[in-house]
Amino acid sequence: MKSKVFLGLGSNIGDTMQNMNNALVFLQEKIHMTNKSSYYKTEPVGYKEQDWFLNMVIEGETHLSPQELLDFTQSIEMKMKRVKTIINGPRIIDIDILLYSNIEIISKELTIPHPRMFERAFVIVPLSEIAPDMIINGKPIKDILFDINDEKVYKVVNDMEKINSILSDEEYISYLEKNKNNEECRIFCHHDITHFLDVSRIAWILNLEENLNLDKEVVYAASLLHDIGRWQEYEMNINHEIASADLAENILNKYEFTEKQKHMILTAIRNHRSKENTDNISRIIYTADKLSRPCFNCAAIDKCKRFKDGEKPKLLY
Ligand code: PH2
Ligand code: MG
Ligand code: MG
Repeated sequence: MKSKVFLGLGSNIGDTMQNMNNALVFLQEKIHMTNKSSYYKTEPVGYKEQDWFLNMVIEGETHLSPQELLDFTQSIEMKMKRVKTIINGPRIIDIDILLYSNIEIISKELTIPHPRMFERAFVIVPLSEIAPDMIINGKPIKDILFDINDEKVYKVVNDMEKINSILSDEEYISYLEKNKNNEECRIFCHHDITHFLDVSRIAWILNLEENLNLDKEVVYAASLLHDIGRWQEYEMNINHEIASADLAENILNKYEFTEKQKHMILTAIRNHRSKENTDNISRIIYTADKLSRPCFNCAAIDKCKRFKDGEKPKLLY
């Protein structure tokens, strides 16, 4: 039998967003995640002389018992090299069991519901985002919001700053222009900004549908850059996945992508024409690229290699 659980996550050391995302990946080994809150930037509670936290709450289903769940979350904290220093002090990752079905446990090791959750804005605000009507202690979560302390809690809005920088990058725009010039007379699909945005958004939908937890900026950057070297294939006969990766690297280096983000983006661009992709980002860019094409009203369909034998394309996204 599966049980419904709510977990609270927090981090205030290093790349907190990355720590959070790593923890989510580890958690999904044994917890089927059914919902997650936004990320929140939160003022430290208790011990004040430390950086602000990133906090979130997730909802999931698991076969683990409460004790097994505690062992599991602690093993993730250990794997992520959490060192316990001061009580309520800084940490790479903290994973708290907030609720486990309707169970109440009070033991030395484990207390459920989490004993301090109801007075902590950094728990109740994200929890009420995903389960506002859930009733605990006779009250819906959204009403508990009024009782909590007023420590500062700000929802993190993903402003996609780096993506917007790419879109207005002169080099990027010049390559779009080169693609356009080379495709003026092309009867088949064009490699233009419309295609790039279609791929971005379908890839992002796939990521959400499959719960992959990919970084939004990685998904968009890979999509927006995957065919940016198409003109080199026309002009110099260089395979465009290679040309695009080379040009993309230059553009990515101008903005503050981490090494890991750059690696994921460039890998996806190099693999975007290959069916045999194992990593998630390459696979969804490949799939989104294929799904993005408006074949159903294409004048050149009879001559397109994708649809031999009078096969009919279908719209899926
Ligand atoms: N965790 C603590 C102590 N204080 N403050 C915020 N804002 N967020 C936390 O996750 C947090 C805290 C100890 O678990
Ligand atoms: Mg391509
Ligand atoms: Mg493409």
